[in-house]
Amino acid sequence: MKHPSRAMTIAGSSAGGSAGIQADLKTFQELDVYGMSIITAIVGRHPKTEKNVHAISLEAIEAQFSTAIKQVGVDGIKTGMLFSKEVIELVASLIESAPINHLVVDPVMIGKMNSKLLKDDAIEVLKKYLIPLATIITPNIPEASVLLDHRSISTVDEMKKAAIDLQQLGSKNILIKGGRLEGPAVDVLFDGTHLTTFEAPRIDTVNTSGAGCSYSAAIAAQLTKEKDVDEAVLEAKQYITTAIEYSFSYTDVVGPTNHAAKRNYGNAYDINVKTEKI
Ligand code: PXL
Repeated sequence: MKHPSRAMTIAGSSAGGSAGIQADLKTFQELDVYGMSIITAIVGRHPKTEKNVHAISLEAIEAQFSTAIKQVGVDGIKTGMLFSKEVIELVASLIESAPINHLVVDPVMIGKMNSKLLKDDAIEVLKKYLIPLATIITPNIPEASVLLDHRSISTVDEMKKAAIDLQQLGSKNILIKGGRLEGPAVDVLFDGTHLTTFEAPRIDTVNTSGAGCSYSAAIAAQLTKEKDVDEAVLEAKQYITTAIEYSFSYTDVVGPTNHAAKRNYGNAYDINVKTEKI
């Protein structure tokens, strides 16, 4: 029997199961990849104190990483919510010690319910220590804007320019997720020589909690299968678009994407891919 490839998420726990490590592990499983998780913080709002982000000690983070590496080993890593500069510094040093070919950095900053998932003073550390190690970073538009010192990005052309400029931070590839613009959901990939757009129809739903997490987890899963970056992004975009098409909610709170949708119903849409040389 051939073993599945191994993907690790280093990210926050999202108690409702739609985002964070829970979303990442579901995505890995759906894509036939062995999933592991290193929890960096716990997100869940206390009904009385309102405290929403509960820290995990650096010792506990290091212990999880060491255990997963010893027990299983790893082919590719995805980072999500890292919260503080101390966690980022530790995670960057742990990743440098791991024998991996693929690192996806999702520069998570603010959650859908407005939780602050990265402290302001951590942004420079993220840029300096973690992003240069990445195969690909996957900011959404607000995150890309913060990484470019609050530049305004409101068109696909501005996304293309931003992707080219973000490469200066040292990641080999840049994917800016355009889900927040109006019109079709267009994402822009820059690999150093080519700009590629991936376009899906806009799906009319509010139930997209964890869409960004699941999308970058799907990219990480495909990279551990030794797919090229553009192929990994295309397959991940198909996966997340289908998960959003079949999303739902159990309550009056924003609901999850449907991680099992591609398995149950097949791809919902064709993704329109266009490439230009720079
Ligand atoms: O979707 C961003 C996100 C990432 N990671 C964790 C989260 C959230 C959103 O709530 O809770 C742990």
